Amino acid sequence: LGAAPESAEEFRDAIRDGDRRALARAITLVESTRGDQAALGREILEQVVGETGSAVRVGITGPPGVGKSTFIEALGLFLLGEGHRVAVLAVDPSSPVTGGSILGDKTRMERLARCENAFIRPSPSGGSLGGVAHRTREAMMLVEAAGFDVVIVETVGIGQSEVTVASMVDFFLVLLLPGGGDELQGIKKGVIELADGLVVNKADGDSKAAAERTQQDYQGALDLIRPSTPGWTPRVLAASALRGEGIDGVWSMVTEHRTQLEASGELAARRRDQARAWLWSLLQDGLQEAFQSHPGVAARLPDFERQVEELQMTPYAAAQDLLQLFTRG
Ligand SMILES: Nc1nc2c(ncn2[C@@H]2O[C@H](COP(=O)(O)OP(=O)(O)O)[C@@H](O)[C@H]2O)c(=O)[nH]1
Ligand SMILES: [Mg+2]
Repeated sequence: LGAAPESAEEFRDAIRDGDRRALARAITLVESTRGDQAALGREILEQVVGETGSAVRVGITGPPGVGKSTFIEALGLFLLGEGHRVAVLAVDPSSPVTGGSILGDKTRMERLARCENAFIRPSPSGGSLGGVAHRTREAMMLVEAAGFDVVIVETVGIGQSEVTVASMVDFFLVLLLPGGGDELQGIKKGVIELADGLVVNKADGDSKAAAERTQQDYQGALDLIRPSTPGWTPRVLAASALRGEGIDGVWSMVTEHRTQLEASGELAARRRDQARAWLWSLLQDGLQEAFQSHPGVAARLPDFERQVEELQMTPYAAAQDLLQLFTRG
């Protein structure tokens, strides 16, 4: 073992060589709120950016208890058996400082975590959903540079986290419970429309028949929705994560989706759209921060807000005046 990397170039080489500690440390750096550490983290990202983008990115969501962790472990172990290297990341804006609550729950993916070719990383802690999402995207770049060729991003349905995860993956999978519609299952409106595939989990034992009915109900409902991706009709499958049944079928669906979208150019288009949206999201964050910390704006903002509240001024006019203060320098 060589010395621990210090410069961005050393980190890049170590990550490329499969040094897991260097990878974990680099993710910690990009997540850091300390300026010097975050700066080194960003330098590392610049070093590796050319080596990112080659993984299959799968997002997974579903109500608490549906079996996301169990499913991801089963899928991860299946993929390792197929010769893949699998990274699991999480987006959980509720996660406490002590670590992600998603990956820290009672199903810790212990078997997967022990495997050499798997890498599991809990959600970055604290901050807004936007901030957590940026950190997860950066962690995705780093694990891709480290040669993980499948990245699974898990989310718990809090705030807009499903939408956020859907915006960073190639295939968005929604797990369902046997029996009951969206509302009974605690699935938010609009999430089904984002799905590239649905899986009714727990299709085993006494629940098998109910799972198959739910599968048919959802397929019927989906057939009425216009597909969000040209050239792909979302499918509904059934599986038992606990027994490892139907996992191979889910992966076949993902690879079929990929083959079709690669052939049509849709996959490249989706990746380009996502990269541009990420840029704009960072620009919006940066502009808002610059705006609010601008001395001229900061001095006048409370007064403008009050005038708008008291209907002495339209929000439009207030915005115009404030923007003028800002752009004057
Ligand atoms: N019968 C059955 N139970 C399952 C299955 N998948 C998960 N479970 C159980 O459901 C509970 C919640 O699973 P977990 O993976 O923690 O769900 P999560 O909250 O969505 O991550 C656990 O007790 C699992 O053992 C399955 O396919 N069949
Ligand atoms: Mg879980």
